[in-house]
Amino acid sequence: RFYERELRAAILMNELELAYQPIVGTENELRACEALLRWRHPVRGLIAPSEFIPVAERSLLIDMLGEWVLRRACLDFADEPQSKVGVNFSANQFKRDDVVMMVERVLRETGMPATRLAIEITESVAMNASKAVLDRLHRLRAMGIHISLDDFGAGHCGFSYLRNFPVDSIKIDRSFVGKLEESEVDRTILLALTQVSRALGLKIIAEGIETEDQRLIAGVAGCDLFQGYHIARPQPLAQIKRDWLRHR
Ligand code: G
Ligand code: G
Ligand code: MN
Ligand code: NA
Repeated sequence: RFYERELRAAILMNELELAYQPIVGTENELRACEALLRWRHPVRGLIAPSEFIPVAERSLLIDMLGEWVLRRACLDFADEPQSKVGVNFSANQFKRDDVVMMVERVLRETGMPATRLAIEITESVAMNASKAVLDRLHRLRAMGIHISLDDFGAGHCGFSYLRNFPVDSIKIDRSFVGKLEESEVDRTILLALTQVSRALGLKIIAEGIETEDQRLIAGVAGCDLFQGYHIARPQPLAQIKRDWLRHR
């Protein structure tokens, strides 16, 4: 399978890069940056992760890729105490028993404090988590790593499993955030969700914020953190350093 071989080569040939998207608090202060993977293909140009992550997930490549992303992100933020760094993990990465050891090793090798790493997992991982997967999440969390539930509200969500799930924050899916201006029902659901979350000690991140009104509505509903094109686009590390880290 040529595509898979190409992707394997891309890791070795330094064709992968990370863009970072800021996540801010209520005063627009930087709190974290989410790492988003890009493949700068010499012929095909920039390829989005939705095109090649599924290829990697069908093979063992996802482990190599996942470790590469984590190491790059930790190297980039080890010396930036003002910001956490968020890294997306695939469901398949948690199927390996050695995922916890891999994360421990990368943190040690890069000098990144566990408390400044956030691991993002999708709601569907959470819903389908086996006992072994839950145990791995508990161990990562016990190390001080922040666990964030991504794409919340995209489909499968229920409040009740949040109670027992090892998680520190939930990210409200952008499809939901995009409806806030028009839909009073969705505003009411968001208000209920932030109240439940607060009672459980969870932080709420509104993602996909594209207008100032969406930011205001999400803020009034009780969201703690904000991410989206209206706040900042995913951008190269150099730009993050210049615009978000140095002069604030
Ligand atoms: O940046 P973009 O909108 O193309 O991202 C599309 C999807 O790819 C998002 O769901 C995002 O979570 C996922 N993604 C981006 N980077 C990574 C990564 O490093 N690892 C994994 N597993 N998913 C990623
Ligand atoms: O599933 P996940 O939340 O990891 O997806 C992140 C993806 O969402 C990234 O590819 C990023 O480019 C994209 N994204 C970030 N902010 C916005 C936004 O405000 N609007 C839209 N449409 N996409 C966004
Ligand atoms: Mn994410
Ligand atoms: Na998301």
